[in-house]
Amino acid sequence: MALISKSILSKRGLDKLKHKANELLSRTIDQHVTLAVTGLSRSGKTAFITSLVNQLINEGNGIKLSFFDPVHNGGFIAAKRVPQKHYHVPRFDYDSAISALTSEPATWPEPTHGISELRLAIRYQPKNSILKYATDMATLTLDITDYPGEWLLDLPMLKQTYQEWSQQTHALMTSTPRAEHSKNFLIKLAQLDPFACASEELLAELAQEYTTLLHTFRHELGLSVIQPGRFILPGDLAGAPILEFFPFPGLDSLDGNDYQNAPDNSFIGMLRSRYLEYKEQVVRKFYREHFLRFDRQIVLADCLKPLNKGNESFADLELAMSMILESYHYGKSGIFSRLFSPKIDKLLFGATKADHVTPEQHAPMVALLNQLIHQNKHHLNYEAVEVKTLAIASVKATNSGVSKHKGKDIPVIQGQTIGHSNSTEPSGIFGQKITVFPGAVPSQLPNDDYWQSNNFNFIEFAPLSGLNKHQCLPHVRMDQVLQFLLADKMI
Ligand SMILES: Nc1nc2c(ncn2[C@@H]2O[C@H](COP(=O)(O)OP(=O)(O)O)[C@@H](O)[C@H]2O)c(=O)[nH]1
Ligand SMILES: [Mg+2]
Repeated sequence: MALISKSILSKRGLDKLKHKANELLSRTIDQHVTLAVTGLSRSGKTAFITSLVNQLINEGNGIKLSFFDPVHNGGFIAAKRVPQKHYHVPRFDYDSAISALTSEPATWPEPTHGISELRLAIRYQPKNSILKYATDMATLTLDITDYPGEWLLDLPMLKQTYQEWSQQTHALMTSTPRAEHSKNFLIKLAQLDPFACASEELLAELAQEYTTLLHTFRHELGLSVIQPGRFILPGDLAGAPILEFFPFPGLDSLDGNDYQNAPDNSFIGMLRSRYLEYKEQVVRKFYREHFLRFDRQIVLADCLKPLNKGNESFADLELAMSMILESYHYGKSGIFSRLFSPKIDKLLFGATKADHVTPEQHAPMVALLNQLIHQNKHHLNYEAVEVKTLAIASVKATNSGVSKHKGKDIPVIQGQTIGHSNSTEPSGIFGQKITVFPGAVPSQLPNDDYWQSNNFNFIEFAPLSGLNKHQCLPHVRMDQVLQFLLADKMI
C-alpha cells in the first residue's frame, strides 16, 4: 500500500515537473515584438499596416514574399489576428481598410487621427535556433501600434519654456510661407493684454483659430512642422482645454518679473500653465506609456509630395524630419536619452509610395531619404540601433513598363487617377487610366537649380481594381520590410 501511494506521489510530482518544464519552454518559444509604425499624416501608415497584416495572414496566396526568409525557406506556417494587448487603445480597423481597398471601385482607407493597435500571432517552424530541438511550431506575437508622427514633433517642446516655444513658433509664423496666412491671427494677439484676466471663451476661440492655421499649413501649404502636433491630430483629446493654448509673441519684451509673477488667471498665466500641462500630460505621457514600450519602429516618409509642392514644402519636411529624429537620438548628449531610455533595436525608414515613380527612381528615393536622415547623423548617434532605409509601396497602385517616345524607350507607369473632384490632382483628370513618366527624383537634397527646372509631376492614383481581401495585395518591397523587422525573431 505504502509503495503504491509513493509511486502515485512520484507520478504526480513528475507531471508537475513536466508541466513546469512545458511552461518554461513555451515561455522561451513564444517570442514577442512590439512594432510601432509612424510618419506624418498621409505618409501611408494605414496603407502600410493594412498591407503588412494582409501579406502575413494571406501568405502563400498570390504574390510570394521572396525576400522574407521564413517564407522563402518554408518555416512560415500561418498568421492570424488575435485580441490586442491594451483594451484602452483603439483597435486598428483592418477590416474597414481592406474592404475599402478591395471594393469596386477600390478606394484608399479613410484617414485616421490617433493611435491604434493590432496583434498578430505568427506561427512558424524553428529551423536554426535551439528551439528546433524542442518544438515543431513556435509563435511570434507581433503587436503593431499606429501613431501620428506629428506627436513626435512635440518632443523638442519638453526642453523649452513657454517663452522659448512662443518665440520659436512666432519666428516661423512671421516667415514665408506661413506669414501671409498668420497675419490676422497675430494682429488679434497683439490686441490682447497678457496680464488681463483671461476669458476662457476668448482663449478657446483663439486656440481654434490657431488650430485652423495649423491645418492650413499642413493641408494647403503642404508643410510638415506642425506644433503642437496634437492640435491637428488630437486623438481622444479633441475638445479638451489642454489643447486650448497658442504661442504668445513678444514675451521677451515683457519685464521678466512681471512675466514670472503673472497670476494664473491672467491670459499669459493661463496660456503658460496649459502649455506646461500639455508637456506633462500629453507629450511626456505618450513617451512614457507608449514610445518606451516599442522594440522596433518604422518611420514612413512621403518625400514625393513635398518635391511636387516645391522648395518651401521640402525644406519644411527636412526640418520636421530632424525634429522627429530627436526621438531616436540616443547619444549621450541627446535630450531624449536624458529624459527617457528607450529600448528600440531596429529602426526602418520607409520612403513610401514608390509606385508613384518608375522603378529606376527607387534608388534615388532611398538616397534622398538617407540624406534627410543622415545630414543629422553627425549629431545623431544610434548606438545599438540597426538602421535601414527602403523605397516601398505598401499597396502598389500602378504598373510599370516602357513606352516609345520620339523613337526612344522611356520608362513609364500606368495607373488610374483618383476619381473624385477633391483629389489634389493638378491636371484635372479624374478617374482615368493614364500612362506617364512622373519625373526624376533627385538623389541629393535639391538645390535652387533643381527647383527652377523642376518638372516632377506627382499624381495620386486610385488602388488597382479587382483586388481580393483573401489574396496578398500587390506591393513593392514589403517582403524586405518583413525581413528586416521580423525575420531574426523567426529563425
Ligand atoms: N500609390 C500609392 N499610394 C499610397 C500608398 N500608401 C498610401 N498611399 C496614398 O496616401 C494616402 C494616405 O495614406 P494613409 O495610409 O491613409 O496615410 P496615414 O495618414 O499615414 O495613415 C492614401 O489615401 C493613398 O492615396 C501606396 O503604397 N501607393
Ligand atoms: Mg492613418
